[in-house]
Amino acid sequence: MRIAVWGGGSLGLLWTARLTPLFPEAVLLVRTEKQRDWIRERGILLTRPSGEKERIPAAVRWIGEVVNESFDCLFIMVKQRDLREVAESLTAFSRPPSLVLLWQNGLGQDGPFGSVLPPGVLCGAVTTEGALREGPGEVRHTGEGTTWIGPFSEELAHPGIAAKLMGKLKDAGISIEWENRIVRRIWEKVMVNCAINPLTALLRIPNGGLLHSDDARFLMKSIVEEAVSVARAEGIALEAEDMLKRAEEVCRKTAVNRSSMLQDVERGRLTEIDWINGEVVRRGARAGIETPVNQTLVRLIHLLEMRRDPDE
Ligand code: KPL
Repeated sequence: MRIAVWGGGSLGLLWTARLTPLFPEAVLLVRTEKQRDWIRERGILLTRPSGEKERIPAAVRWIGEVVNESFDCLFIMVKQRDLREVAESLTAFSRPPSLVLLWQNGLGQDGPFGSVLPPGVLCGAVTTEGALREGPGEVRHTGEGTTWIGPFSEELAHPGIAAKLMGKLKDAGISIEWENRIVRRIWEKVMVNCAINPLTALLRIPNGGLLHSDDARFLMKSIVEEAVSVARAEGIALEAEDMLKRAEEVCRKTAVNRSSMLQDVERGRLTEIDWINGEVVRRGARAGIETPVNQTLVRLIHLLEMRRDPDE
């Protein structure tokens, strides 16, 4: 089975390191020739949660040289802002992949692919695994977790490909589950990200820091209540109390971690706010639901983004 991982960020490197021993034809697609050359020369250096290091030789290509290709399965592991470009590039493949997995945080990741892929190909992936990119080909697996994969549409066009992928990953001991209600899982993760990411980025504190302040906890509750109302309007029946508990549990379990949004702000990068709280605000407006707390957070993060160094 020909698998490609699109994106050389933390999760892209981690999953390439995992897939390569299982699928000898697996290939990583990266954005720059520099990263391609680095990985070609040295492979991927994976640091396991135990601290053990392993160098895994990996096939790697630069996106610019991928034309007339065909893959059975494509892991798309770039940020949401890059998805439109990825969707357009898929037209350069000789045939569409049979299975496409979208790994992005936030909501709306399937939008750009509606017109470029046949029905029954697109799946979402939600993961609680932690990974940190430490160099062009270096990744630290910071925390074990579970991954759920499931279709955005009712029926898969190529169920055999999905079954083969799941079977191999499970046999290799990777914690992965098939999830027919993937949109619900995506919303559940969005709740956690809405509650944790902007507050940690604004306050510049690790996730656990939110639990030490009544004000932060009050804001987390308000954020989640608004987002749950929007989810319910879309037919996803979540409970605000459960979602708040879940977000607080993540704060406890990842107390020393810096959220991805805080890391983006610290590195002067644009954040994913528009696809997390921003998407809640947009969908709320569409459904006639007010989301003032989420809206304020979106504006504050936009202001932080304006202060970043444009050359970074
Ligand atoms: O997914 C995360 C992120 O940082 O984006 C959380 C769950 C908040 C963990 O840090």
